[in-house]
Amino acid sequence: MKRFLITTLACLSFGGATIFVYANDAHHPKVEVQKSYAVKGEVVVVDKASGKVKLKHEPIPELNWPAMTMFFEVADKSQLDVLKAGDQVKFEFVSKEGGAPLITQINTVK
Ligand SMILES: [Cu+2]
Repeated sequence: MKRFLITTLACLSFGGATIFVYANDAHHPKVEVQKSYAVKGEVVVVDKASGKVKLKHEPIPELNWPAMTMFFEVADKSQLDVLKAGDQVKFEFVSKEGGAPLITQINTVK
């Protein structure tokens, strides 16, 4: 059985990007096409317990996202250890299945 899902990545209620997830039958690996986005922002809250960081991020024209403050899940939780509120950061995120953005890389910038 083949499934073809179109998942809409929603950022709060603003805009969204279309992510295609192609799931083949059990004999074939699942193929996911994920676009990643590189964005600048400022750390507002670091929540190590839940592995998330709240960021005030710049607008992301590709996604029609305005500048906003929101929580992102971070793939590598150890990257949260070096972050603190007020840090200026550059980060990259992808959308996961289901639509929640997942940060794959985050670094402070001077
Ligand atoms: Cu946002």
